[in-house]
Amino acid sequence: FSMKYLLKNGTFVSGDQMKKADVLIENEKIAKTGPDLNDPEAVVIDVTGKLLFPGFIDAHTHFQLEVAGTVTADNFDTGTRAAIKGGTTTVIDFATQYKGETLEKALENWHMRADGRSSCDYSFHMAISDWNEQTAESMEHMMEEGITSFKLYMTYQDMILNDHDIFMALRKMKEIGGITGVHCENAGMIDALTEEAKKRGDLGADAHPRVRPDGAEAEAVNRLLAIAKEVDIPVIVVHLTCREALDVIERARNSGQTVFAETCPQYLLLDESFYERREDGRNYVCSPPLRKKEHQEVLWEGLRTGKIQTVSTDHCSFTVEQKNMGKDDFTRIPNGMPGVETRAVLLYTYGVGSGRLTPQQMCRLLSENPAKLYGLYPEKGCIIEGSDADIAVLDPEGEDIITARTQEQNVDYAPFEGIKIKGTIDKVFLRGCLVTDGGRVVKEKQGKFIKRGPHML
Ligand code: DUC
Ligand code: ZN
Ligand code: ZN
Ligand code: ZN
Repeated sequence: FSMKYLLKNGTFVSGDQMKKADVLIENEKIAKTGPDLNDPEAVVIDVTGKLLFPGFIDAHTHFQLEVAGTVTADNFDTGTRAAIKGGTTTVIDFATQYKGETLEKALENWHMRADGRSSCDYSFHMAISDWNEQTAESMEHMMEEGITSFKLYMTYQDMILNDHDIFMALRKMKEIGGITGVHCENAGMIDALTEEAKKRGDLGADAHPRVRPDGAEAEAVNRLLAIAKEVDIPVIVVHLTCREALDVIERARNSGQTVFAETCPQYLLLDESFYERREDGRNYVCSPPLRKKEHQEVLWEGLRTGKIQTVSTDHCSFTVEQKNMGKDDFTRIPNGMPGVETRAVLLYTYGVGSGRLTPQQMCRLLSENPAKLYGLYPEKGCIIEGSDADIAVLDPEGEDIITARTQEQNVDYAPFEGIKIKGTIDKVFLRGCLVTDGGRVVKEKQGKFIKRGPHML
């Protein structure tokens, strides 16, 4: 049982248009859209002046992940409450295979973390950190379980795959029809630069970007694309941060390769001077690191021109206390930042509000493209008859100031603290259920696991 709602006089946003229309929601689905709808049984909600986006999809979160001898501050309970508050109705989290474990075990672990606790719909990518025959076999099983995307890391001791393993994993991927997202950074360069920094006693957070330069990212992207070309398979470069890496992707595309790219709000809006300037620079340590300011416009331009297809968050949150583990040694700072709560309002304020993006482009970046890329479309990613009634109602006139004091994220700082927002998330429907109202979570733990199909972008 779910309530019947009639949303009157809103403006729908899709990937290619904006249209004034009413929408009738029934049995978790969009029942009808069009002008002047009426239904005596429906609860009528006036959304005049509001933009209705298909519920946003965050295809890059790390909830309850063990890293660097600690565990992320947000689990599925807190992380997905933050998600819906920010208009995100589906997250795809990284189920992670720990070394020695099967993919089945990893999937079971992630279901235990998420099932019954999630306030938005959810799925998992499977992060492969232990390549062997059993892993190859298990990948087929993952596809049957609706886990149709995988993640590979080219760095991080606990998760790194070498070129041999990446090549073999992509070959298997081609056979089973999965899609692969890859964390691209050259581990050897990072290790060497880190050793040097340590020898010099260069241990502050400001050393972090110096040991993970743009070139380490661009090299890894280049190597990945060379391997993918040999295998003849599309790949996704996740959390792209810089011009050099985007140039490598463009070159590959010009030679006929299919490559997708994702970036994140922190790379569009923050820069590496934070590590130097701020006493709490460690709170901004993530990998790849924040870059020089000049890369920001390159990334915005990439979004505008369609060279970058999605904006996800890489939400990987730690408390100030956890970040303080690396106070005297940047190599001990757990990497990652919170962000699942603020992605849409930031993209609206700094993208649409500042004229860099149209609402339609924002819809593509946050809803339609991730839905297609990860096999959720047209159940998710659009507001059409028959699709899931996942709707983010955005008030373009709404104003707010981001602060840790009011956030749902289970963290005691906010990377965007004090930032003014114009364009707030007023209401959110998750499969026809009103889950946030007036910017507050009013119904939690309504999320369900979504089995995904093959990618189709
Ligand atoms: N980078 C981060 O900053 N955190 C989680 C994983 C990653 O790749
Ligand atoms: Zn099976
Ligand atoms: Zn990563
Ligand atoms: Zn990540």
